[in-house]
Amino acid sequence: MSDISDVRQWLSQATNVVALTGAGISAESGVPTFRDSQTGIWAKFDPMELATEEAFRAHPQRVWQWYASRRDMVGRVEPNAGHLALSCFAEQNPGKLTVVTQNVDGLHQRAGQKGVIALHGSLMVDTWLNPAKECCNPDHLTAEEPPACPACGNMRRPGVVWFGENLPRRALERAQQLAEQCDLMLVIGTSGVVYPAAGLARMAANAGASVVVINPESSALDDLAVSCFRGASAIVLPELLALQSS
Ligand code: BJW
Repeated sequence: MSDISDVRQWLSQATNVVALTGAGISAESGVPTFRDSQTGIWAKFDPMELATEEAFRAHPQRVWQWYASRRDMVGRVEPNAGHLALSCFAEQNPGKLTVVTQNVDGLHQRAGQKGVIALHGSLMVDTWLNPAKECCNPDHLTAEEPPACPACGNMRRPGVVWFGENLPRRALERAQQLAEQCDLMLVIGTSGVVYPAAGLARMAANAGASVVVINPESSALDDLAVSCFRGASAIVLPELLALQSS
């Protein structure tokens, strides 16, 4: 296993670095992860009853309100030292680092990170449930929850990627391209069980990149890692990325 000075050296020598992030990077901001057995979102709620299109069609109001409450919560928290360390590194090393995130909370973007690839969409935007018709205008909606087109009843839905749905095609293609080309991938705060996002780390390792995992617990991607840092990303990232410049 390599240590912090090795990783710092790879960071300074690398041309292309990808940070693949998951819910754990937002833990210190106060956003719950999904799979923590005590505090995780899926410890209290069944994903199949909330995070699928079928669930939304069956219980649109329940699912809408659940996402509205999460949107409220995320609006009240701030990016933490982990998000800021990444954006600061990117600013100091132009063109070197791309963040590919599974998170829908927008905290990387709010930390000033440019060009974030958001694989699972965004909690902060809505889309149409069914393909929009001519009558569907987001400025003219019913006052219900979820709001709908008054003419055809097409509902608004959270702009996130639910289980069984395809990821945004261009985002996934770009992320796959970056995974294949990078020299170094930092896998931060993800359990690594959700595909195709987790497959990006496998792709990077197979293409010869060094994979470094940052996670206080073990993850499904540890077997790929040349180094695992067992700590909170808000502590480890500032240490790892400090004083890096091209
Ligand atoms: C810290 C920390 C700290 C704590 N610091 N770290 C291949 C094999 C098997 C299944 C599939 C497959 N390909 C596709 C599938 C099906 C499915 C899937 O992967 N299922 C598996 C779960 C079994 N994938 C899909 O359905 C995807 N679509 C797709 O593949 O379409 C094509 C297709 C269609 C139909 C059939 C087959 C293929 C879509 C996936 C969408 C995921 N959506 C969610 C919800 C988003 C909306 C919402 O927010 O409600 O995305 S699920 C949830 O999981 C969310 C996350 O982005 C995602 C990943 O979770 P993440 O980020 O890893 O969080 P946790 O909680 O799991 O882990 C947190 C980690 O942080 C832990 O490790 C902690 O230790 C750590 N941590 N504190 C650093 N302070």
